[in-house]
Amino acid sequence: MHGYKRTAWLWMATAIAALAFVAYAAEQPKSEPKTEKKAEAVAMEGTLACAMCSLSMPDMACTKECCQTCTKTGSPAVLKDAKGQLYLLLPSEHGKELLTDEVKGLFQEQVVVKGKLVENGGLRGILAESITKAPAK
Ligand SMILES: [Cu+2]
Repeated sequence: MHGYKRTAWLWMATAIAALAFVAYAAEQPKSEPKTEKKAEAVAMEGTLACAMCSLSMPDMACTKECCQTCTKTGSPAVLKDAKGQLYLLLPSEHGKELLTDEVKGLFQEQVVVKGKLVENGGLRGILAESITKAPAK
């Protein structure tokens, strides 16, 4: 009887130690916490276009109507700067409409996008606070 009790006690102690270890392990961060990169405020000029044509047919001249159709059917809108760099255009806040009728009327025109530059996983975008027609030069 004495031997049985001792074994039970040992099991209990082991279980408590195991639980303590699990609790300890759970508290350790899984990986280094990501330091949130501060989004840079930008005002960028370029051509308002669609991602579909800009990526798949970069040498083809896209029209306003083409980009309107492309974005209507799911392609994101992009800003193409003077160097040909593409920036995904994103709403500046959750639930805010990016492609208003006014913005859709500016496809294939020079625009100024004001917002915050963001980047992750090889993709670069602008949280666009405003997209307006670029001043004539
Ligand atoms: Cu298009």
